[in-house]
Amino acid sequence: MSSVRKPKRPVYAFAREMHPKTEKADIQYGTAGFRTKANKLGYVMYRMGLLAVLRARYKNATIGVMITASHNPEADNGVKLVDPHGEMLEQSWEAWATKFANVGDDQLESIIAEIIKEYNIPMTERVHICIGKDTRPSSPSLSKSVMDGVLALAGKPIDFGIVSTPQLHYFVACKNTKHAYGIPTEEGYYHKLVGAFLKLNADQRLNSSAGNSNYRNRLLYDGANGVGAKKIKQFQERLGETLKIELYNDEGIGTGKLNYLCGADFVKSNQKFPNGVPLQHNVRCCSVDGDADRIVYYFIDEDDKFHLLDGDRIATLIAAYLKELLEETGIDLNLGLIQTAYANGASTEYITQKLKVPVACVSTGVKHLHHKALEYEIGVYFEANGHGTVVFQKTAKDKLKRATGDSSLTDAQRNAAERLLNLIDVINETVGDAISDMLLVETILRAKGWDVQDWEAAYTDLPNRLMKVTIANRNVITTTNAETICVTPPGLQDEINALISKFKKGRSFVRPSGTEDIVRVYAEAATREEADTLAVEVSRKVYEMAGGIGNPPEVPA
Ligand code: 16G
Ligand code: MG
Repeated sequence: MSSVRKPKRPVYAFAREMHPKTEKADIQYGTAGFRTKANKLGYVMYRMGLLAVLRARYKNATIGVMITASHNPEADNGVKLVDPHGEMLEQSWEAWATKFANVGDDQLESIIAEIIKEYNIPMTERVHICIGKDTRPSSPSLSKSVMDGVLALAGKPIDFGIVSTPQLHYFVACKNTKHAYGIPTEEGYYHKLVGAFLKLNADQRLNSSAGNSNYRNRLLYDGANGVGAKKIKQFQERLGETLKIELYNDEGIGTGKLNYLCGADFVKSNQKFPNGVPLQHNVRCCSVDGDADRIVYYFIDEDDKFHLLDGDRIATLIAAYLKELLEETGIDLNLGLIQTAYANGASTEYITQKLKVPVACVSTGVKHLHHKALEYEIGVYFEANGHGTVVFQKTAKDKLKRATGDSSLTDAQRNAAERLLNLIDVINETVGDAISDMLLVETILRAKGWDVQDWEAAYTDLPNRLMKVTIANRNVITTTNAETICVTPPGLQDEINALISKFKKGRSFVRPSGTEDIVRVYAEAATREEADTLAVEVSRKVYEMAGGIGNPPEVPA
């Protein structure tokens, strides 16, 4: 292979001396990349730097490396690679990432040779690797390890410093589209999102809290003491009076407060108001997670009852609005919504029966949703946990662009097309983006003259319960049909079916977690008590039939 040039320096020498493998136990590139205690990750980061260069050379494109452990505790960290369009690393390379992380130091050179041979990777290209990190105190040194890996294979690292995960995805997409997607700088990102938001909301700016609109342009924002708190300040400055964001949970780096009793994951998992945000009745609040790729909304009513508007709510709000606008344009584009089995049954019923938007259900994990969404001209995808976005095919964008200049259309049709084009610019299509999603939700609420109560009134969530069961080996549980059916251990699904049939509107499924060493059990039913009972009964079956360890599952408090 004449095009394959060996790197000038033997890379394994760096690995031995600077980033020796410190852990014996294997780790796996899972749904969110590698994630574990930060002090176990130095050599993994170095090796991901190497792999990023190989991937970049193979794709002849810029690749991203994001250092974050999202909503996990501050002492954890993690890493994931970002592919050329700003999407998650292609699945077939996840296995390579796992191999790279787990081989001994003395095998590193041979595995590099193996991958070069397998893909015929040209080792002559000069490639760029965009590196970003969250606010964890361990992130700077881990980022240095990634850079050492990039340099060892003669790649060029571009250090974006502390950025949100979706910002890093955006930078990669910008670079690989030669700036067609936007300018690959933080400033470019703010300019694109804020510019579109202000255009969309300009006409209604003055009457936002007057007239017959229920919309109030005030939002309480929980930054989870992470990067989302840092970056929202850039938006506060630029949005001015159009949207008054009040920032809470902006503790300093290294205070141990990251995601602690706050943030989107805390609010969604505990269905509880976060610490650090003032309790004000009927005021719209939102929480983002530690790397700002997830968002949930909520409020407390006058009886101090907590109301959550999660990813399902955001998805239905967006899909409904896009459908409305599309109808106004008169352009026929196929619009679909992608959910996972965790989506509340009431949301699926609302979207299919009432809004008549087709829904597809896929396995947990952003890559599955994103991939499926690309099958539609406009694909809206959201996980119930608040991660999601909208992707538009080029054909959809082209049709809309043509419509804005089509004199055979009415003004109303052209305006609706123009509005859709501006909405596309508010949206970070590369991956779920908490702040971009927030701007989109605010735009829609304002346009509809809604506050959070009107939004909630669209449908009523079925009570649901999520439980964790610890078993000796979670891999004994395997599933099919987008994780809704349990294949092994044999007989477990029949037992689950029998339990479900006892409850009105009962639905339940079990799956091994991709991020924790446990099995997750989801149950929903017509009432709170029934959902709880179903969850416990299914959990006990899992415990009995799949090798439960520790105490048997109990009814949640
Ligand atoms: C990861 C996934 C998230 C998924 C979660 C499920 C990405 C970027 N993140 O955080 O989408 O909801 O895992 O966790 O794909 P689980 O497997 O532990 O339930
Ligand atoms: Mg996250």
